[in-house]
Amino acid sequence: MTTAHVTCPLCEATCGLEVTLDANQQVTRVKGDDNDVFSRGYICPKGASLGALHHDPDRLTAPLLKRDGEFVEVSWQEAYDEIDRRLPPILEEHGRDAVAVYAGNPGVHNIALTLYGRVLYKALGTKNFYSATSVDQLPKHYSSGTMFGDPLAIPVPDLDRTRHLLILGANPLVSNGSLMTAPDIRGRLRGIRERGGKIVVVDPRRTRTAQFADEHHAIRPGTDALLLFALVNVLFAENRARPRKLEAHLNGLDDVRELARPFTPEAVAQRTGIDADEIRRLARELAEADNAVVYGRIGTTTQTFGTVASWLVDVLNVLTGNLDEPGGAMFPLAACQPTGNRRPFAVGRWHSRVRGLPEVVGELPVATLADEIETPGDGQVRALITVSGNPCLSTPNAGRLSEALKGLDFMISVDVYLNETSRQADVILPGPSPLERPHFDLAFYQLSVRNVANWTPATLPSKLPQEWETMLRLTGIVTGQGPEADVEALDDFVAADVARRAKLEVTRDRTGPARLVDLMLRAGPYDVTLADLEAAPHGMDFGPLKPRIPEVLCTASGRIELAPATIVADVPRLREELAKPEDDGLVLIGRRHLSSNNSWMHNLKPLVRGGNRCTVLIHPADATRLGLTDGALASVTSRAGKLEVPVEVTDEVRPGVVSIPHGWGHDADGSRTRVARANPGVNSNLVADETLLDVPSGTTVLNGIPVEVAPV
Ligand SMILES: Nc1nc2c(c(=O)[nH]1)N[C@H]1C(S)=C(S)[C@@H](COP(=O)(O)OP(=O)(O)OC[C@H]3O[C@@H](n4cnc5c(=O)[nH]c(N)nc54)[C@H](O)[C@@H]3O)O[C@H]1N2
Ligand SMILES: Nc1nc2c(c(=O)[nH]1)N[C@H]1C(S)=C(S)[C@@H](COP(=O)(O)OP(=O)(O)OC[C@H]3O[C@@H](n4cnc5c(=O)[nH]c(N)nc54)[C@H](O)[C@@H]3O)O[C@H]1N2
Ligand code: SF4
Ligand SMILES: [Mo]
Repeated sequence: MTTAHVTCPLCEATCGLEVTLDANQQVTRVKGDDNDVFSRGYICPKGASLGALHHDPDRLTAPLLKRDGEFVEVSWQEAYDEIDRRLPPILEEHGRDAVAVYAGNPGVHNIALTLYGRVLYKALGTKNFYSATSVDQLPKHYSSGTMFGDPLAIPVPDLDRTRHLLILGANPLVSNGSLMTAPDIRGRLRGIRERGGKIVVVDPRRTRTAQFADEHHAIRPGTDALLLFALVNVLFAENRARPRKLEAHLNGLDDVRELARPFTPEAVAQRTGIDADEIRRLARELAEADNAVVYGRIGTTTQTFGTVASWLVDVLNVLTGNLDEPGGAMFPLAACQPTGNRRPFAVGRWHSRVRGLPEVVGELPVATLADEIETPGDGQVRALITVSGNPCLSTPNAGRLSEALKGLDFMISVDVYLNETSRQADVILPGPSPLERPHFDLAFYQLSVRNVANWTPATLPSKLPQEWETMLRLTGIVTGQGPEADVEALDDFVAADVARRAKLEVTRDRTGPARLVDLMLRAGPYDVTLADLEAAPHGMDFGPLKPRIPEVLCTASGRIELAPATIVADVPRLREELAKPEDDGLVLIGRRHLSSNNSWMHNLKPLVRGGNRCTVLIHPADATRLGLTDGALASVTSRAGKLEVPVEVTDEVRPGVVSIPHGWGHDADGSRTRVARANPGVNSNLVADETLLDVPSGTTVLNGIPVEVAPV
């Protein structure tokens, strides 16, 4: 029997887990690591299923190659030979942009894919780079990029010291927190209460977090920007806007005051569904609290005014003097923080060919991937590489995208399952399980409510190549070196580049991600090396967050841009929205469950117990009006598509709003996820409309989709 201490790579919370294995290397137990410096024993049902994931018989154990429409297991050599035969000719004949990439969420929880994926994408040199970011947090990168000059400088709630937390569009008791790395959310929220603080939730649904909070406001979907502007309006009108020490580092304070003028509480009350008096009280309480923080997540980003809402969240943190202050919204400083020579934030360096949508932080909106595949002409996408992504379930108008993929000349999926997306590939390249690879949460320590770091060595050897090697093999092929490219030499080259940026000598004692992380640690702010972290299996704690202004700012002015031009340019659209006549049609929002992880963990039995969770929630008043009964089937129709789903009547959602979780719809022909197929649910993104976008960022509206619901 052996015990390993690992950091859970499944969500942003970075919990430390204790994994017990028997003599046959079977996982017999997974529990929270009581000694983890950050999570102190916390675990959720997903973390507890790490063993089930590792032992899942449907997880791929060899490359798959499609021959005459059927997948066959092949050697890595055969897989790469096939890729080398088919991919370079497309690049040669049609140019770099003919090959698109879609990078999915688990890649951000995987150092091999994070550090070496970018090597592949750069080598490909395609403008058609897409990722889950444009169905997620892109508006936040946009607001941070324009306000602070760095799209990765995202302030997070200082959860352990705040006395007032205003949450919009997040359900951290279920999601375990996002853009806020904080294991044991419940304990930390309880801490706010115990300090005599207050938690306010703004959400169209009475979620678990809303139930736990002191106050819940059931906002109408898509109207957060109006509410936030009204809060700003009240702060100015009542002379409560006090940026305090930030005043010396600010541009645009007067512009914001002017911009907020039309958005009085009375003007937005009906639209948001929140009384003017309540809005005034919310603003006063925010201003009067000893310290306070406004925090917005998916419900505020994947909606019509995602960028404006994301911006206003931090405008409020500035105006109340809570940005960069303990108990407010603070900038983490990770052990592997990229420092020095940050490039100023830019958008629109190129545009998508068909719809002319602007590039943001190096990517195009995935909402236009189908256009780029379907539309003939110079620059048409003819091949696709998906890397740890399942866009056929997770992106808008998934029905159209799935059809479009059939028109590709070639498709590769780097994925651990044969699922709804990878079934469409010509070649699938699998990777090791989370227990068979080292892990370090590069991205999420940069969003963490304490400055911590924890290195996890691989618990078990892998029969499959590590995914950094896969990325470098593909890099070799797309750079014309063929399948025999010298991976070690490529890795040395990558490490030399990281060392050069860090102004360090490249080291030779390690290879792959471990060497890169070691170099980044050495260049980082805490004087630690990978060896130090290896000697600390429960992690290292560098303490609570510290103020970072002005050092964190890298705008051209060196100041916080409180009224960035490209965001301000979207405010007239919001004013128009306010002026439009009221539309009382139904709108669709999403939801998450504790035992889900977007689309890809429904194949694990412990996570799908307890009946079908993929239902449409509808308020009793709407159900009665439409003749819908609990448990019966309803059809949900939008401009993009139609689906049928069982009804769940509940006053948990506000009238006018229906909710369906995403990540279901596992009944596609040819997928090999037996447990998921037995309880497939429906794909909510069949009705998500790829033409409805947050304009500045191109992020898809996944919350607030106009739909019609009827009995089947
Ligand atoms: N309607 C609606 N749609 C949404 C959302 C919503 O709230 N509502 N949320 C959006 C958000 S926030 C996100 S992040 C996206 C997620 O969108 P995606 O990233 O496209 O989807 P996932 O479900 O995370 O699928 C991840 C894929 O990675 C594979 N995988 C898992 N682990 C590994 C690994 O270690 N290596 C490799 N190579 N592959 C691996 C899985 O098998 C799966 O195919 O969905 C978005 N879509
Ligand atoms: N268990 C579990 N945990 C997860 C995931 C998962 O799939 N399952 N996915 C992970 C990923 S990739 C991400 S990005 C995070 C997301 O983390 P969260 O953002 O916390 O996730 P959600 O639970 O989707 O919460 C979004 C909330 O926004 C509300 N909402 C919808 N529309 C609006 C609106 O217009 N305004 C407001 N104010 N609220 C609105 C919804 O009702 C919902 O409660 O979760 C991560 N953690
Ligand atoms: S909360 Fe997230 S990190 Fe923690 S055990 Fe669950 S899935 Fe893993
Ligand atoms: Mo996400």
